[in-house]
Amino acid sequence: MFGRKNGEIVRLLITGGAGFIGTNFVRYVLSTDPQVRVTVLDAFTYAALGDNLAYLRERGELAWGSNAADAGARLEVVRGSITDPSLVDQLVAEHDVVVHLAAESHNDNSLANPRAFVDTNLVGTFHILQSVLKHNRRLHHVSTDEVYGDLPLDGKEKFTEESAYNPSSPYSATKAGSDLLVQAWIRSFGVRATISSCSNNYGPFQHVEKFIPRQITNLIDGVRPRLYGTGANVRDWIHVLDHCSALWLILQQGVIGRTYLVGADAERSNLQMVGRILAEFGRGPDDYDLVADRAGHDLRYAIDASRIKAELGWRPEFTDLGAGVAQTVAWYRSNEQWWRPAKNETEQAYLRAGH
Ligand code: NAD
Ligand code: TDX
Repeated sequence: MFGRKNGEIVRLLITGGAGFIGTNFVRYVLSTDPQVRVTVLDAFTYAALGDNLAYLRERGELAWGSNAADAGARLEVVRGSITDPSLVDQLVAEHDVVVHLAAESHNDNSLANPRAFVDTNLVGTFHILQSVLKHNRRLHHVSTDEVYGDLPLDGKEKFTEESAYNPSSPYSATKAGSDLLVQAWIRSFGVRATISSCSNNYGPFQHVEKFIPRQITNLIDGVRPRLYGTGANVRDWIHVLDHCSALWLILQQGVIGRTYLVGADAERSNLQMVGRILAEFGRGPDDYDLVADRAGHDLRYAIDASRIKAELGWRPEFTDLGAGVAQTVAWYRSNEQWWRPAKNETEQAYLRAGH
């Protein structure tokens, strides 16, 4: 693993490790490999809702299985920003591998306040690239299918690694820009990096601003789900732990310089997804409200994950989307103290924006 000798410790720096995917990835890594020490670098923006890692540490749930016992001792959390070049440089120098997840991640926020997206997603990624170049460290950059824009609603076409970049929102434009920076640092400076672009994730610890948690927590509060536009837009859903297994595999076996698309072949319209969530609450399929559409709203995302399957042998485990949604509903029902503090403010902001 990571080309290390038997018993050798690997020091992993995970940026954005206190966010939704980061938290799940930290747990996945600590559970999977007892020889890995993890440092999280996270600015604890509004998106690090509930201080996930402290929440898990208090409950003794930082890892599962036989590697759970010493997981807390193998994790360090640093509060700081990837826009701070000296902090980034110091931490990169002290680690063997960097997994870069830190980002401003919500499309709606990027329409209201694009500046933070430029600072973190572009300038922050630049600082990480400069440091991995200086210290010759392995980097994996976590990106999104949205960099390719959208697909026609009624088509069969899917995104591949060859699709042209064509982002629609300030969020996806800054993610696309960060991918291009990584590609340039690979080609011009020989940085040892890989990129992955994943479809829409769902699962525990996702912020209540995002589609699935918003509708679940609305229904817990007795509020009808709110669908943008006509609800016809399509997303390709993947359980967050399947994304984590793909990231882990790319770190072990990914070919330097390559991009890997990650998706689990689970396209659903937002209407279909809300119908599924409503059923978990014993409500009828029409028990929702249509609200103002998102500006520039991407129509459809769909991932062709053939490369990572053929080259690295990756397979998603959570292939029953209905069961995954049911588990996610159960998780939000049992972890109200985690999401409750952010709910009211998030809904007020949505209502002000007409959503
Ligand atoms: P998130 O918003 O839940 O978490 C982002 C984390 O980054 C937060 O903990 C936040 O505090 C941290 N952060 C923000 N600005 C920072 C800064 N300047 N310095 C350090 N930390 C900072 O996002 P997420 O959904 O977990 O997404 C993680 C990554 O995965 C992002 O790069 C995103 O583009 C990508 N991605 C997400 C999805 C998805 O469906 N959620 C799909 C594909 C790719
Ligand atoms: O209340 C809502 N009603 C609604 O209809 C919300 C919050 C969203 N939507 C729609 C918009 C999208 O078509 O649901 C779909 C999913 O919305 P989001 O959860 O905001 O996700 P999306 O914009 O598709 O982007 C997500 O996937 C790609 C992540 O937020 C990104 O970080 C990731 O890169």
